[in-house]
Amino acid sequence: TALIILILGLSLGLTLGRRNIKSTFFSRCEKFKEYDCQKLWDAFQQAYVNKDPCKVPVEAYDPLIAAAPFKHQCNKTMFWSKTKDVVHGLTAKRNDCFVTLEDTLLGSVLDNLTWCGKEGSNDTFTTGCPGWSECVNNPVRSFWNRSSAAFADVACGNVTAMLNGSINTPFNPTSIFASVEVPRFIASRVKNLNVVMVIQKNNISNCTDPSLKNLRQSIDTGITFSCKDVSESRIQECGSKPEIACGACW
Ligand code: N1C
Repeated sequence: TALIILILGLSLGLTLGRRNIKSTFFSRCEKFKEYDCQKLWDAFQQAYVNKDPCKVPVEAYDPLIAAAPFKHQCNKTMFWSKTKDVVHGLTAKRNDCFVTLEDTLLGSVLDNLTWCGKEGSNDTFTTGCPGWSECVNNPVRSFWNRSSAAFADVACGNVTAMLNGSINTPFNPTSIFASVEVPRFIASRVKNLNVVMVIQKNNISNCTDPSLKNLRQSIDTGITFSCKDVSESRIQECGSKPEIACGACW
């Protein structure tokens, strides 16, 4: 009987797992009132369904992006690299100050999900999908590349980026931030790029890191660059005290 229960449990888990992504998509999507979630789900699925999961190029998501375009969020756009938890800990409480891609419809609907299709099937799978680096054109990676590009395209005014002072190369050329977002900042829209270097107890780098010099040199000359070392606790404080003005967070 133990074996039967195990098998039943596994198959139930698989069925629910497969259903789950659709129901997760819809329940997250329905929080954004002004969108047709069925239309977005269809646009999402067409990107990868019935395809080899290593042959989904970034352009496959063009129709999805077109169906839920990003709005300009001047002076509030927040980018990050290897600081997801700190950033979202802050933006969950201070979306009056900062907006990340995960605060937008598409970013929030697909955050932390894995999906792929299979040739000859119209299903969406959530297991057995290629890992981030297994092949470049996998459904998840192409989605984040495409949506990050679209999100960076509408950034304007003061732009903030949180980088991680606890790793060797806070501005890493292979990151989405460096390879997709920064190249899209143009001086006619983006005025300042303000880097916040998140400093934890055991930090090994800060604003003086050579990779930050690369960042400064790679942006348009018309964009003013700044970098500030800020302790993680200071960032958390900004989130827990709504009376702190956005401009006084650090
Ligand atoms: O490669 P990264 O960081 O530099 O990408 C982060 C950068 C942010 O500014 C976001 O705008 O790119 C955007 N972005 C997401 O919003 C996002 N949400 C979830 C990029 N990746 C995102 N993910 C997942 O995090 C994604 O599946 C991949 O595994 C990581 C990349 O994060 P990173 O390496 O810390």
